[in-house]
Amino acid sequence: MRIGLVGWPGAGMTTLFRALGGKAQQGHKGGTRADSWPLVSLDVPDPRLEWLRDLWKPKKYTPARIEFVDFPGIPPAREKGRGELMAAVRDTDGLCLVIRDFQDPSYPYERPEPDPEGDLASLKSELLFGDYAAVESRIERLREKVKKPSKTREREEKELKLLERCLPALEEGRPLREVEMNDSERALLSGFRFASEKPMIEILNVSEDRLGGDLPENACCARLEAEIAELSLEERKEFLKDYGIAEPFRDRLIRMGYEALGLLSFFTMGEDEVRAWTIRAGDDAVTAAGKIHTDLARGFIRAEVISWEDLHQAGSVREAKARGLFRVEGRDYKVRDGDILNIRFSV
Ligand SMILES: Nc1nc2c(ncn2[C@@H]2O[C@H](COP(=O)(O)OP(=O)(O)OP(=O)(O)O)[C@@H](O)[C@H]2O)c(=O)[nH]1
Ligand SMILES: [Mg+2]
Repeated sequence: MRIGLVGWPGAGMTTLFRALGGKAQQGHKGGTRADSWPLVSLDVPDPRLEWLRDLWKPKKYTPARIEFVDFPGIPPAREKGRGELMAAVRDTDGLCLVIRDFQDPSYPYERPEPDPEGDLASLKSELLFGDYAAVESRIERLREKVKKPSKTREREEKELKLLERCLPALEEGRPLREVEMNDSERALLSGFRFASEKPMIEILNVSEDRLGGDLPENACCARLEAEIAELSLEERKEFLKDYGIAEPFRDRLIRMGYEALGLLSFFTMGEDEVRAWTIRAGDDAVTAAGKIHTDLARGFIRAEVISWEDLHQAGSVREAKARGLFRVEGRDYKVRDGDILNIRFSV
């Protein structure tokens, strides 16, 4: 799962990326794929998984992971490389919009006065407009195509109808995420990876003097957070206390990203490995099994399940078994966040 940091030039994407532990790269060439830009892969902190690790002391410990990509600020229209950048932005699972709300005397860009509300609105409509242009040109092509009989005509007609419903919504400034459609229509659209269909989080990059005041949960001082990322663990505690910061923003951003993407974790445990796996809300036991190995989905028999809370309360596997807290679930069982799974299968 991959989240792109996007914003107007100089909003602080690279600084935030450094706060996440990423290595800034000068003069990056980029490309149309997200993974051709600087990327950082992070463990998702989870106290429940840490508890399981302490319980089993396994040979291997594997938390869930999430990736962040450092995109450059979106350049003005018609500038070279813009199309390529926007294609890479679409090659993500979610977007983190970085909005500048700080004054910087050395700020090397136009417009020294911050305008967070204006920037957020224009950034959103920029992303929306990219989708609009893509939908419009696809509609034009489809209108030509459906005139001639072909094996794919039925599908194309369906797609055309759907896109013709999407276009006015985009025109009104409504993101595709909010356009009502059924599952098969969503699937039809998913190949485009439209920006306004993605989950988004908005981060306000504020100046240091605003810290300690009444700030919304999505505000941070990226420059300070980038400094924090470079400190040793001990220095970090002191630093956070001095500035009245409750936790490094990095942890909060990972959590926000995970939640925005609608992701859940389930766990597997044993002496060999304690591990978190990432699924989407609503995924069933077979889908979850398939994350571990395709054989487990193919030969799925049943899942033995206990919630983390139940195991934690029981204190040990033996006690949980004695209390009958392990359940047997079938393939359609909707896996919940924090479930611990043991898949029975045969191939
Ligand atoms: N005062 C202050 N300055 C910041 C903060 N975050 C970033 N800056 C400054 O803003 C400038 C741009 O920061 P970057 O992180 O490089 O911005 P960017 O969004 O990656 O910019 P481009 O990729 O070049 O479009 C730098 O001079 C940073 O030091 C902040 O929280 N406070
Ligand atoms: Mg940058």
